Amino acid sequence: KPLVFSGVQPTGNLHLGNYLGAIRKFVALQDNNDCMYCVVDLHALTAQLVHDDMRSQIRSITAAFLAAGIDPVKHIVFNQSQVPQHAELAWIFNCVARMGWMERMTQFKDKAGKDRERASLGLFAYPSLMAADILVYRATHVPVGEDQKQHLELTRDIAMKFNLDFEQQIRPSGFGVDITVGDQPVHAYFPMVEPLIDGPAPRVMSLKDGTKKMSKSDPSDLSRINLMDDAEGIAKKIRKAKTDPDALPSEVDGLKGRPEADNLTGIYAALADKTKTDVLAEFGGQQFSVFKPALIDLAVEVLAPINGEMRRLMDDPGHIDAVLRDGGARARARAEKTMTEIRDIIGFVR
Ligand code: AQP
Repeated sequence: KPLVFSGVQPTGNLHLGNYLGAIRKFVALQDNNDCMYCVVDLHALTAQLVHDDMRSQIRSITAAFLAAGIDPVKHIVFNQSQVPQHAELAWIFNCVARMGWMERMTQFKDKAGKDRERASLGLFAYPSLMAADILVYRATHVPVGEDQKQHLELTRDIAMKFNLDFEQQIRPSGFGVDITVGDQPVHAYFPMVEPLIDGPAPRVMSLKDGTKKMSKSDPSDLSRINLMDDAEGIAKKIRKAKTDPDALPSEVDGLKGRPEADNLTGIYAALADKTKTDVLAEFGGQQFSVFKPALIDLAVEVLAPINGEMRRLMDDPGHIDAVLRDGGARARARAEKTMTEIRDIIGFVR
């Protein structure tokens, strides 16, 4: 079975973008894949070192995974800090990745802002740890939102450079496999990961500005729907969402140049498991005064049960911690197997 890996940071309230871009896809992938879903708590230190509520944030992301329908018995749910092999491989990848590659990362540029001198080294190295998260399991498929596309391209570059740099060691080790990259045959240790970014809402935008990503760190709470918002909160935010004065178009082409209309159509489509074309076939020609109430009903119908279950789970932190402990032990066993092989390939003495 293909191995799927993805992670979510325990930094602030989860929002509809995290749900549609990531968690909803995690759930759908469970039937035909072996899945590992990780609360990436080490990543949470990159932008801010001290978190007063770290434990509750980790539990809340775990609760969201479980409430959305991830099965922690058939699959693996864990937090990153329980598997030190991620950090070990990240160090090796820090020595594989080139400064020039990292300097091109737009997330670093956005998050570091103008005062780069004061950004943490961890924030700069973030994509290297992300590559290690995935490749320490030799995962092949990674469901993420579109904002993570560049980091996954970097993951492929790191995997490819490791494979080529160590080709002479990988071949006799017996741990490699023959793959083709483009039309180049390579005897590889790491696979080339495939990002899974498709769907009608790969990048959910702010409800206040259709050109900005919906984000945990946006100071306006009205810009996002949080998974913990109640029905009234969801309704208020959608009612206040920015729109333009025109009716919805009948075809997807008509959404060009109308970022807010495009965003709300995409959100509806993703929540309803439809395409934007389907949604416009139903609502094309209608005003937002008709579309918004339908979107409110749908969003509440999908999110209310998740919200309720998250609250129920959060009342029993002992259960959540037990899930993470079990997942952590199973993940560690897999990661240690890979790391033993990598240490041998590099030539570290045991
Ligand atoms: N707006 C979004 N649309 C679609 N997918 C999104 N994701 C995040 N925002 C959107 C996806 O959610 C997953 C987990 O994200 P993360 O917790 O690792 O961190 P993030 O991307 O930094 O989340 P935020 O909310 O955007 O935080 P800030 O405000 O810090 O920038 C990832 O798969 C991500 O693609």
